[in-house]
Amino acid sequence: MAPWPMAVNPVKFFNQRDFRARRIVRKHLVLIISCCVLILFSLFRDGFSANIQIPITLKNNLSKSGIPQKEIQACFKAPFDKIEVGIILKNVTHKETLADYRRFLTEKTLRKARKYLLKHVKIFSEIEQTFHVPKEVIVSILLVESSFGENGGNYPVLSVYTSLASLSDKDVRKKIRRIAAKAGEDVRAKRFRRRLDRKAKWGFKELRCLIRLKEERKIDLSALRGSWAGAFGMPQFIPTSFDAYGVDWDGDGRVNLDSLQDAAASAANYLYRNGWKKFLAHKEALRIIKFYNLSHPYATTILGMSEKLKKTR
Ligand SMILES: [Ca+2]
Repeated sequence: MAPWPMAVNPVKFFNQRDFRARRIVRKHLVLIISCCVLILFSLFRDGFSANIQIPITLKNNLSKSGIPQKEIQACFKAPFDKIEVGIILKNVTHKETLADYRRFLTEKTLRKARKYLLKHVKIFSEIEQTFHVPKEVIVSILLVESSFGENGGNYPVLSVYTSLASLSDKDVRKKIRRIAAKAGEDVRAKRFRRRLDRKAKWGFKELRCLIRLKEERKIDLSALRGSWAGAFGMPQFIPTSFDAYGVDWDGDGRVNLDSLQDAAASAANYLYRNGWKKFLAHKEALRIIKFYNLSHPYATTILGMSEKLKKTR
């Protein structure tokens, strides 16, 4: 290693260097602080807040699809004038695992299902007679979907669909890709891009239906809560399912999926209208349940639970 040149004192050298560094920092202090503020602002804007306005392109598309301007404006008043970044990330990055469903086949959960079935056996029996769907299957669906309404989700349903439908806007999409990349997602993969496309298209269709239901079925969208995936009520319906299969079983003049009678009849009607009938083979029952939720672990859990309930009643 080369020794210090005789003419240079190392202590003095470092003191001089520190002094120069301090002088540079002092000189550019304002610039450095400004850069830090800009970086923090950018992080806050991109990832840590929900402060992305609903794009005008979404409002235009809704208008073009026949939703009156007045209704669009009424829907997107604060706090529904912004996109929820967290909801989008959850929807575009979620991966279902078998373990998601295993917990429903424990003895504790089965006891809960049995107790609920016995308590409301008259309602479930009447519904079974009309739609031919065994009461055990309906009870299993209501339990797995929302634990009989105890766990229907607390996300604003309007925000879920507005946020997903906004993915068709190229600026929103760019921001979401940037945030997802920071979260470790492979945003360049074709699979990810296709998922964004699918969610945008699906979100728009459901949002359109939801806005229409607000008028036709007198639903208070500002109060409607559900899962991060946009499902609501005891049977966890999406808006188009509510529209197509919702049943007013208690006869109060409206479909209310938080009411057991309406919820159970609507779930049974869903299966019935998709082909359920008496004495179905196991394979056929699995196929029809997948119309309700396109997941093999889900369908096997529902049938597994209902078989156990039948055996132990
Ligand atoms: Ca009703």
